[in-house]
Amino acid sequence: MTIWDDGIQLDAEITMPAEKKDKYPMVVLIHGFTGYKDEPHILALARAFNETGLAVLRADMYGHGKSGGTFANHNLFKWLNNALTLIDYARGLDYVSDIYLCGHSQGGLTVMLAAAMKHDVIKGLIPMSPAAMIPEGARNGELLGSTFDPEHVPDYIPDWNEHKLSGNYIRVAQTINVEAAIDRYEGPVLLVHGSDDGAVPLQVSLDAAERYKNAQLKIIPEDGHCYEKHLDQAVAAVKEWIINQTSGI
Ligand code: FER
Repeated sequence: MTIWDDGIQLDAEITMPAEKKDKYPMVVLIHGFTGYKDEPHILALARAFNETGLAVLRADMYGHGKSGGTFANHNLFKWLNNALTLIDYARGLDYVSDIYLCGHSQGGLTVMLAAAMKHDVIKGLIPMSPAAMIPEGARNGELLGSTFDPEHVPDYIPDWNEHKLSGNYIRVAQTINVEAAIDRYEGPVLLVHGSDDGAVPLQVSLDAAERYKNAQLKIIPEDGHCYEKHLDQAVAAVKEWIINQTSGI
């Protein structure tokens, strides 16, 4: 299906629990940088949410997968607006009760920012290996393994795995205040992070878990950025947390 974010087409899919009900909580699920909505870990999470009674709305974000926009021109503001659009879409469905957010890596940062903006409507937040260090890296002139002058950002980030990315990505990220976003969301949070993540250090989630007012952190031992070794454990942690959050409904 397509969800339009003003002129931008977002390729999206809704998957439902097997059990029929009048109302379901819905989770908006967002992939990471260079990712897409059908990555194995995203699909595994979607199935797990469905199995715990949640409807799932997952979408390719701006410049990714089958959605509109170019990778080179994507940035966190565009993704954040995509996320707000998806949340509003979910809220407009007559069969949806509560809204949860889950995102992986850059999608994890995106849902942290969206949860702050929509703190009064987001029932729970699940950042998975969230790339919450991107804004600080952008300010310090270090991203994606390349360095640059943060006061004179180049027009394009030096080729990263042959992906061309506008310097505006960096300029946008430099202005984002992750700590303020964390402080603005007081609902329940589950962070999940592989201990051996080489793309986003575990410390990012340790810091976030300490700063959030109501967070748990599940560390997946000896696992990497996309839970290549223990996807079952990452998914089980999310399922257990959702069951605890929704018990009594
Ligand atoms: C970076 C490290 C990780 C970065 C982005 C990521 C833009 C995001 C990874 C992901 O979403 O999987 O330096 O810079």
